[in-house]
Amino acid sequence: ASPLAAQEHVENQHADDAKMAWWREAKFGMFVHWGVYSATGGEFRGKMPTNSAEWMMNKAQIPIADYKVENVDKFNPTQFNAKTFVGLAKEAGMKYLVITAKHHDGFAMFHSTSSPYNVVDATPFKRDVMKELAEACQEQGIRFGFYYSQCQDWHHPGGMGNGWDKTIKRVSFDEYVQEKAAPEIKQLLTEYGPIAIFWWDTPRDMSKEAFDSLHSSTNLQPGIITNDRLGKEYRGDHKTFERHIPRKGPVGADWEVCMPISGSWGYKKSDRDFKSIETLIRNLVDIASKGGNYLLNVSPTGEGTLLPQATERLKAMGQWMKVNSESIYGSTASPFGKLDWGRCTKKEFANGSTLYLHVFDWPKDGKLLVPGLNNKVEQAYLMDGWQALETSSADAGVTVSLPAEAPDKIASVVVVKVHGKLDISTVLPK
Ligand code: H79
Repeated sequence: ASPLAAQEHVENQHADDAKMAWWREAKFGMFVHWGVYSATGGEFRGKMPTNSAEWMMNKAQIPIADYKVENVDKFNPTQFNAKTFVGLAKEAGMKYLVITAKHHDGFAMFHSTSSPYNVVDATPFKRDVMKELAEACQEQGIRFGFYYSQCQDWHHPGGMGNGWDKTIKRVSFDEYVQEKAAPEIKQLLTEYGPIAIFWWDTPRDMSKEAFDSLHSSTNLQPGIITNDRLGKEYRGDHKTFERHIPRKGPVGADWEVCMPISGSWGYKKSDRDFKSIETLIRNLVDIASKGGNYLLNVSPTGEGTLLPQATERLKAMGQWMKVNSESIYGSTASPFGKLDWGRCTKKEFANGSTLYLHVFDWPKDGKLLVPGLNNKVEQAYLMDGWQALETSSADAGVTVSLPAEAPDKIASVVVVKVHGKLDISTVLPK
């Protein structure tokens, strides 16, 4: 490459760094799956056709006309309050919120000017809940983003995925894009204030024209961050992992794990699979220790509120974050391999580094070994209460002396500040 091209590359890299800065700092966001499927809690005529409620139309092969009667006509979440909702995300320590503006069922949760199949024109509720949330996020300092299913649309005759409704007179995918998807995306990116994230889902092959008209709207919001799910070859700004945490974080890439707090993305009446508070907090720590973000999904009901199981868990995460969030926000991946007792995150500065040791299994002998750490320790203390801790250095690494009791049964944070550039031996003496 010519020197000029190399220069250009560096500048692009810097532009990306500037754009990604808030997202990398944030670490923790709220994902929200809310749609007309929430009205019945994923139930269709007394049956539960799927383990993820937003898929009910597909799994029960519900014709468009019946879906309207059973779900659209029943969607009336009168208890919904955007301020309270966003307040809860904030209380949990989440820094951004991404919500389903349109899922695969094709129903727009905003006042679409391209299709009457939307929350204002087609439900008894008649409120543009996306606008309400956008405003509440703006007021409360939470970055706001849209999820939009750009390929699957089980309502539009050109959308992908609906092979069961035989009344559909099919048109091409490109027609669907021109008539519905592209204009809706454009509307979402012009009429809802600053949009921080655009979250595509289920990429499929499509024409270059279709791709371009879907993609071009994202230029309407400078600095918008997109995931890697627009098209088959598209990389976007970050990778996505769905429902699982990778064993190792991808190197040199931004990435995010999205995961429902329970079993289903959309509200499902019979959902018993709420993850424990311990699992949720440790997931957040685990992901941060690998350098990723956690996008934790909640599922508003047909009333527009969250189940107590969800609020309880978010509040508990917030309690933990109130004490420990310094170890999460703005942290980078652990410099260690596997640690027997838990996870580590770090922050690097000009003269030294801070290691945040997240202890899951509190050592019975009160000795916490930081394996292979060769740096001089400047300071060590418990995050909760700033109690100073003694350390000693040896060939095997640094040993921190801990009090008998763990301050937090789920994850206690031990802060270790070291001098100089991190120096860690990966091969340890026996
Ligand atoms: O929006 C959420 C999912 O609905 C969506 N992506 C996340 C963020 C998604 N679309 N497709 N897939 C995920 C992958 C396919 C999952 C399926 Fe199933 C397995 C479809 C049918 C079997 C999960 C289980 C959904 C229904 C049953």
